[in-house]
Amino acid sequence: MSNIIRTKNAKDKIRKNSVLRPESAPSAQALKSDTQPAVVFCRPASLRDIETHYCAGCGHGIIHRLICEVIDELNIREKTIAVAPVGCAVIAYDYWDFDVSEAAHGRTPAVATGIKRVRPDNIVFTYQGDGDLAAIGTAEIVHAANRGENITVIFVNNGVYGMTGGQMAPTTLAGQKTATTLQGRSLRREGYPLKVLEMLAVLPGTKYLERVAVNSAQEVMRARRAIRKAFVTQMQGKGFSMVEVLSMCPTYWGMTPIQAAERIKNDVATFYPLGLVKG
Ligand SMILES: Cc1ncc(C[n+]2csc(CCOP(=O)(O)OP(=O)(O)O)c2C)c(N)n1
Ligand code: SF4
Ligand SMILES: [Mg+2]
Repeated sequence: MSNIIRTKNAKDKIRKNSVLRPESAPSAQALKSDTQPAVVFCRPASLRDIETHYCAGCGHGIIHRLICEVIDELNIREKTIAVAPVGCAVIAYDYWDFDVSEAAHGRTPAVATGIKRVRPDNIVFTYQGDGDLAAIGTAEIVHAANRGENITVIFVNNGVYGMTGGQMAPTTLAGQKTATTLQGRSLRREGYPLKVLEMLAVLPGTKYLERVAVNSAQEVMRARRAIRKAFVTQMQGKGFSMVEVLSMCPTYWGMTPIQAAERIKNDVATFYPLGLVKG
């Protein structure tokens, strides 16, 4: 990703707080210069300058970037430790320029717990898909939340197991076709989609829980604010914070990127309501 350079004329057209101007980008000061081109949009320092392996229209890359913008803005890059999942984001450590540990499938909250307890001054977060967090790792997330661990969880709900070929996840919507529910998920046969945030909200150890999406520029900015709040919750020592991000998997939804973004608004977010669940 290279920086976008704009000249003075172009800069006048850029609205304050536009998505082209993340707070981490040098802006106000730089824009004052009449002679030098101003950088109004750039790669966050915490995000490595390499191509990702994600499919076109996938939400993972957007979420990676938002996390990096927040880490830069809070100036916590040198003390952040992420725990990467098993899933499409398994090589997130190749994309992030801060410390990252890998964990066995679903065990990131347990690994994060250990790291945070021996290094309480570090900012520790897990990054998990819905297969990782809501299927194989259900026990780990419930107990980390119930213990009130002072960690942050970024939970990417794309409704399928992306990495392994688009099988049903616990979060798959009723009627949704996947590699293992060819006729659509049947509530009678496969049970109900799992609302993890609502389930964790009853636990006294959870302090900040919010659901966001990355299907439009407006939702991306909301997602950024929620991720920031989650990190700040941890920095203030308040306890367990988690952001669920409704994310697109065009490949295994059998859709174009635009159709996938529309599906979030029209279908996914009607079952998983966006907004603050607890905090
Ligand atoms: C112990 C174990 N069981 C099963 C697998 C196979 N496996 C790898 S990733 C994955 C699911 C990933 O789905 P999700 O967490 O939703 O991430 P996504 O790829 O959708 O981002 C599974 C079942 C594994 N790697 N290890
Ligand atoms: S399979 Fe789905 S989740 Fe995985 S990279 Fe492709 S679009 Fe993203
Ligand atoms: Mg998934």
